[in-house]
Amino acid sequence: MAILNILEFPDPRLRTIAKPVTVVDDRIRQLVDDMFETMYAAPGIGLAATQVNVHERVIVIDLSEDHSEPLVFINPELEVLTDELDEMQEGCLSVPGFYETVTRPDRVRVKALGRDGEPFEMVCEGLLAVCIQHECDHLNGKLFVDYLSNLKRDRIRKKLEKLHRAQANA
Ligand code: QAP
Ligand code: CO
Repeated sequence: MAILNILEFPDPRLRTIAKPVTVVDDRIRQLVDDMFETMYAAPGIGLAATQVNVHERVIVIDLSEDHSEPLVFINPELEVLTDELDEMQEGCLSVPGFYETVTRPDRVRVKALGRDGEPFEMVCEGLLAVCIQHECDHLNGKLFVDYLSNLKRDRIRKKLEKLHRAQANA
């Protein structure tokens, strides 16, 4: 297992559209395991392969406090099940230190493949619905800051750019 480097906004590689996984083999399972290790170390509740600069459609999520509910979504497909919207404070390992309110559909169905390549589907509500939508956005090159005003997004971009410059000179 390995802890992978997480790309940070405004890195243009976060805008890449990820390709579908063609076979769920040991290479993909290794990626999944490394993504869990990376997410748990952060710590975070969700991570998309895009964030670790692997442009394949793989997501890991664990909303539990004790790493006991790992969820793997390979080639996820979302279907919105309700017109009801839900507001939630979102953050992102690729936008460290910033949290803002985003509005999204409250109930979605996700169809995906699991760690062994078996297809499954799941209806998600609440935090899980927010998280799976946030992570699927990553696979399409989209970030939660894209839902904010240009002013807010630009402020976050400038602060992170400044931080990255300081880190490069350290
Ligand atoms: C996405 O986010 C999410 O800024 C997953 O300094 C977030 O795991 C879905 C994190 C909220 C739904 C609601 C963020 C860690 C982790 C930070 C994360 C930070 C350290 C974010
Ligand atoms: Co994110």
